[in-house]
Amino acid sequence: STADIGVVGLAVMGSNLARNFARHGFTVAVYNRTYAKTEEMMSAHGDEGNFVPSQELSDFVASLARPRKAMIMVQAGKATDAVIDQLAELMEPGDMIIDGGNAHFDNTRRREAALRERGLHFVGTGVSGGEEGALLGPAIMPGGSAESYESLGPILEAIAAKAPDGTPCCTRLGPDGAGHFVKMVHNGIEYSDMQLIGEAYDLLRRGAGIEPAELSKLFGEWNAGELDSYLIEVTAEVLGHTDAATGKPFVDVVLDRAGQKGTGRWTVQNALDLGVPVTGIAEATFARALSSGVKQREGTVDLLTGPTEKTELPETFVEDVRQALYASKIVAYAQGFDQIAAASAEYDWGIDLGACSALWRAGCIIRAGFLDKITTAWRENPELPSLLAAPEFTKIVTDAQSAWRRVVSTAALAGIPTPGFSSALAYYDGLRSRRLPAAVIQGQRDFFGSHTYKRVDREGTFHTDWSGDRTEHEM
Ligand code: NBP
Repeated sequence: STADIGVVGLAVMGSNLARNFARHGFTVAVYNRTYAKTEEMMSAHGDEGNFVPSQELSDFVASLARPRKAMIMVQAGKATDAVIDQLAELMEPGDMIIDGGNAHFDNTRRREAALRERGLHFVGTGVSGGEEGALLGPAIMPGGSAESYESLGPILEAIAAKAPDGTPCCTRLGPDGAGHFVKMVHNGIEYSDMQLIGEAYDLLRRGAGIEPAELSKLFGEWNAGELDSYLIEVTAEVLGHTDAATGKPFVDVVLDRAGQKGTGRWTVQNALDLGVPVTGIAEATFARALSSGVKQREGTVDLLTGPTEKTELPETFVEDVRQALYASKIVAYAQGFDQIAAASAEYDWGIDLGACSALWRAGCIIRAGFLDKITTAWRENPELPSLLAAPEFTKIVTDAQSAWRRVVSTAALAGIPTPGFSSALAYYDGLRSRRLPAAVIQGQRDFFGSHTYKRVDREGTFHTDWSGDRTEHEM
């Protein structure tokens, strides 16, 4: 029993993580249900470090140094439960099972509670950065007990991506499901960010007639400024790519139906439960659904008319779009942090929002230059009511608001859908409105359902006798 850590599940993610551990000098036990995959990995990469392959799970467990640490990288859901059961049978109190798959945090909470009963530590861990991240340094978002992190933390931190200041992008976020929750919201923000970038592309292509090759350069320039981020960089690459078969821009030959694996949907479902308005993530998730709603699109595309007049673009349009994108992006992150804060309070996780933004600075898909600013904002004031209340972000969004309004109104006039930009601006205007039409809604609710209301001028709960003489009663 010599292995520092073990990996169960040697598909792309698992084998790359195992190699990453080994390249950092750890002895890594490896196991895969189908042994051929283990052999394949060993013959291709066995010379990269110290691996201990096992054909049987019992041998795998026996090869781990105590307290044993087994990281599961198998399909989320039933497969994960099956592997946890098998491992738990073979492990002893104090041992750790780490689930690095994309589990729903509710499942992680359930699994953690069940294993805690048996004296085992269960560490639900978000891992972001895709295949390449797993091999070269992912952002790692562990939950689980503080005790488990004492011996597990240094191993995970060693293989994690490093932020520009050298800090590992791996921090224990809180007990049980905290890590998988933060990873879920990370993915939700990713959906939102991708949608916003897609809308910027659409506005500049359809609205301003700029060709993909040119847009690729523009996104490249944007990536050198405030918008510096992995997703903008990737977009520049995608837009600059030419399809080999047709010689056309790659974006023009790709079917415009966005796929999803479900983490965006989970984020929105949970936000509805918590009552947190994550409008950017919700719009992004629905925009993907609309894009792949083939029946509705095919059945209406020739029926519904667009603008009848040509829309004049503001002279500043390209720069306007850049500013609107930045402001909308900040809203998306602000909403995601609100959701994490609400869940942290609900489940008593004690998540440090500054630590969370700090660990997204490298390795993960939403890594971006402005996460440094977000980290500073939370560190300076962890009690901020919203990220938009941090002085630096207040300035950015208020400076951008004129451009943002020009973009959203131009988009509406030109008939280009911008659910992300528009909902982010509506959220901004919602926050800055001293009076919202919710007063009318309260009146309606009291009218038809006697749901009562509060007054602006005195304490108490009131009901108006709408069907009678309309006198007001204090309840
Ligand atoms: P997959 O999600 O494709 O899972 C394949 C692995 O699961 C194989 O090792 C397979 O073993 C194993 N497995 C299955 Br399926 N059922 C099993 C069972 N009942 N018992 C034991 N093993 C079983 O692999 P992946 O794409 O590497 O992803 C692994 C995890 O990481 C997933 O939860 C995923 O959501 C998450 N994740 C993926 C990414 C990404 O970019 N792909 C990023 C972040 C997180 P076999 O070889 O015997 O069939």
